Amino acid sequence: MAKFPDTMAFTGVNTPVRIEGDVFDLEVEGEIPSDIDGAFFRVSPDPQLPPLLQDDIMFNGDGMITQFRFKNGKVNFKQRWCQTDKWKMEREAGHALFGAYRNPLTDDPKAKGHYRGTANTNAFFYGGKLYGLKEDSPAVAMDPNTLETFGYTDWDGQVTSPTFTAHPKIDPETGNLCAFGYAAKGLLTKDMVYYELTPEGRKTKEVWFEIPYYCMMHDFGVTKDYAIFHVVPIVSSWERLEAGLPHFGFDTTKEIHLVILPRDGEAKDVKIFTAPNCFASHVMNAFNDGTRIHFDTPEARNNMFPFFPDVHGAPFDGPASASRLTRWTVDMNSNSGEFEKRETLAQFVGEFPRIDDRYAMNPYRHGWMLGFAQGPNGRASLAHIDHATGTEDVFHAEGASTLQEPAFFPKSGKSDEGDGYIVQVALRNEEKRADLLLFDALKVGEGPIATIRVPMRLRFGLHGNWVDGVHLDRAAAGQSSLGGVPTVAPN
Ligand code: V55
Ligand code: FE
Repeated sequence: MAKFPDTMAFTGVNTPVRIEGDVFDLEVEGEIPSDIDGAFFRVSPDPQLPPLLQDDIMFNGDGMITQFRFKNGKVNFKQRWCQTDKWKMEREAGHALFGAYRNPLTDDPKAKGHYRGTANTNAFFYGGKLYGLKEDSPAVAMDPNTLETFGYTDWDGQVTSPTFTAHPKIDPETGNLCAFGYAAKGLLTKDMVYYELTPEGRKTKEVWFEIPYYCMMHDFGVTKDYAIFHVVPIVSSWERLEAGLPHFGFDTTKEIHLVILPRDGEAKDVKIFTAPNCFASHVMNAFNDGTRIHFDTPEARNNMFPFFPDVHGAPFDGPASASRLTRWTVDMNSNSGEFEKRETLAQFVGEFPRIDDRYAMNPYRHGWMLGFAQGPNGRASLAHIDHATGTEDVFHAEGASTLQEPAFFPKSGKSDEGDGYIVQVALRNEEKRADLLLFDALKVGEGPIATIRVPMRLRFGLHGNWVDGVHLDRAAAGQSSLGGVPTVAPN
């Protein structure tokens, strides 16, 4: 009989949902433009079974995928777990076999040698498939229409790394997938591998290299000419795992680095830049102007993860965890080894940055970010940041609602940058249900143009993406050659 711990991670708003199901034709307040055809996918960590240990962190829950399918002004809802090997083994055993987050020393012996991935970090569409992603394991392929799980993929043996990032990028020009693995020669190793794959699934690039120290390599930046890896001291060690400490801790005494690989280069061409300590995780976008590289990331003075505490024992510092969008600039022609600039781009305090993905890797104008509720009466928020005018247009959620990561899609493939919609999940915590909000992307401050009502609770979610209906229809017809950015119909 399942009994979840009576702790923060499993009670109140964090009570596991564990419901797979379908709702045909969700209730809508407002009007959904009838020409919207596509789906929004998002993933939320949602434990199938009570944890093996007494407690667990949210980042260790099994990936539950939600699909909101828009067509003819209506929205259908579908929710399924991504059936990882862990999920299947634990379902068969009837209880948890895998222990603490990223600590195999805590596992049941039956788990030994199996991927520990939970596929709980991103629901990412590419080349006709949906991928459930967790950075400690390979990608899990799924059917984007039915949400049936196919299983782990190594792209026909071409991708040998035991890890695959939860934040791959699509090159809007070539249609290629740019991705990496870290701890790529085993747990806690400094080894990295960078891959590029074509929409047909052919590997065109593979470079192995090392970073200065092992850390959480959660996201990266890609420009037309460079792949950019930010090394920030969310660190670990075998001593931590043996002591049963959380896998990661933050080390304020270490410098940060940008490790830069030319996309047409090899390991010997990697250049490393160094800057004073700070915290940064997600990347809004990056682009290069010749050898000058701009890398936009929400930067905080200190750790943003209270569950990955300071390695030297300092208490969590709330105000210092506030992040603002910051542009890091380096020049590959410089031999100083230092950043050229570190410039705050917006005053909005937030994370989960998104863009119009048709402008990924290129100079761009528009970005969107999520703001967390601060203080007892604080409200969650959504900001549109216009880099051209310097304006920040902010929407504040009602009452006890929490918001999740926004996703953008254009009105059509020919629309100007930013001329489109934002979708964003809102948890109505007091009512124990959720909404999907639909905004005009350039007028988020005016509030949603439609509110799509989900008649049940959803859980804290991580990343999600919009996929144009043409991609989904082609995938249903078994056509897998689907280049380009999935928010627009392929050519
Ligand atoms: C993040 C989320 C994860 C993870 C590592 O920054 C980093 C987000 C949901 O799991 O394993
Ligand atoms: Fe992430």
